[in-house]
Amino acid sequence: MQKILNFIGGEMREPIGGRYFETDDPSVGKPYALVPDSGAEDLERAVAAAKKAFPAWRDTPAAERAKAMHRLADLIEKNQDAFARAESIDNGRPVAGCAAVNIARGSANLRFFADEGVKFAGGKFKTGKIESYTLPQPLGVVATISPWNLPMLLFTWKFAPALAAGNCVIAKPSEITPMTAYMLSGLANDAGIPAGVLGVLHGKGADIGAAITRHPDIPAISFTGGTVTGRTIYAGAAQQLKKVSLELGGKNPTIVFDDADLYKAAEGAIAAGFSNQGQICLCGSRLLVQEKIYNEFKRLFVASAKEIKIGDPLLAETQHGPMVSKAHMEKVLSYIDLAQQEGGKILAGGQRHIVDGRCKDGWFIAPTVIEGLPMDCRTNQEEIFGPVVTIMPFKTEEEAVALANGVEYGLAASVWTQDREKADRVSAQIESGIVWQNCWNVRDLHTPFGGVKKSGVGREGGRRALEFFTEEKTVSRIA
Ligand code: TXE
Repeated sequence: MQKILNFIGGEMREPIGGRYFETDDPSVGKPYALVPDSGAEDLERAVAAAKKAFPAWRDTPAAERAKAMHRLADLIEKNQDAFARAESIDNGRPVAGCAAVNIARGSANLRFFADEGVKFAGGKFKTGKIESYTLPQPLGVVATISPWNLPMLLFTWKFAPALAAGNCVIAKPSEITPMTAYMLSGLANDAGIPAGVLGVLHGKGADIGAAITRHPDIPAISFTGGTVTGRTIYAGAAQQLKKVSLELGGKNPTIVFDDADLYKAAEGAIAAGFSNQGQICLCGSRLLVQEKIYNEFKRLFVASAKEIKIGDPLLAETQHGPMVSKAHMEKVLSYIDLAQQEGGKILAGGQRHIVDGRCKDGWFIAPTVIEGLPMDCRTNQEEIFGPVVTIMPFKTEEEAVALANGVEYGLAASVWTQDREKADRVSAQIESGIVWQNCWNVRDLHTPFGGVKKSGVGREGGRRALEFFTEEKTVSRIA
């Protein structure tokens, strides 16, 4: 079985305790690689290497830092097929989606933040005789903790702005999908990223993740993952007054008004509901459809959900792969059972799906559509994070907004209507960090990204991520 290693001080290192655990290929339901079970002693080693590297990296001109980051992006692109295949095996997303999204965004994230880092500068002010300027300065050794759902995309999204701003980073990928982070760490030296600037530590959240949260020499943690874990990290970080950025769960509405282009809206709602098997924090898991078009839209949506091609994620034509893990498949199936106990009617999917051949033991769930549930039931309130969409009618714009806002989450929403004013009115009233009008998951990396309510604390994206990884010092004098 392939052994994954930590990357510390520019070298591949075994975990000091010598312990490993298995990670699975979800498409065949079997372990395929060993992951370091890192602990506090590995963290000490990584922090020492990062502290040693920090002064030189901080003092390296941003344009030089950017060159190293662009070289790392070049290497991702050069090895794109190998990365896409590895990500697909590790995570279950079909290989075409891995190449087009997860891996392509890996290099795009590095390039984007490399260039943003060069532009990033403080401000100048003059009021009366007081002249001031500001210096955004890197924090030192910072940590990023990323999840399993878009491994390469979120791993790079978190560490790239930290590096660009002149910090050294200890990055902890999810223990469920560590492979592409490991592969990427193996390219850092070739890209000319100095030893210690990027450390990658693998292991379990409760062990190495918690140790990172507690470490006194790590002043900031950027986390993406579940809301429960986010709360634990927030509480731990509060003890030491660390800076924390939390990107958490979602229970996002897709709102379709009766004046929408129904075919485009159905296509968008399918992408929102089932991309990456519904395992994206931005997925639209609550489909709200205006009464007049409800039946017609439902027919269209359910028919399209049933047409999604489920299968071996390594085949180019596959659209829908397995769930990331057995435990997660079981969690999602338990929500489908719960939905039925709560009175929901299954219109599509609703069970484990068996794929013939190589993937017969894989952890697949067919795209599932459920009707007839009230907004206040658990199925409509809790993040399922799988290919499960509930559909329900609404009468008026006010009701649509009330239903959209009737959950504890507030990450994203999509609104489908040909009436621009209505789209803007509804966008302004929805309690979420992001609203898409007649589209879904269209991303300009300059824009703020993050949630309200239980979906998170803070904003990433563009300049905001660089601000998170710096402290801005004000210098003033009398002219
Ligand atoms: O993620 P976790 P899990 C949601 C989704 C999913 C649920 C649980 O609903 O079913 O969360 O998933 C690290 N201190 N999302 O348990 O635990 C962990 O090692 C420090 C939504 O797999 O949030 C991993 O690197 N770190 C989400 C990272 O946190 C800890 C994406 C994320 O794992 C830690 C993923 C601790 N105590 C899950 N415990 C989204 N919305 O994007 C865990 N970790």
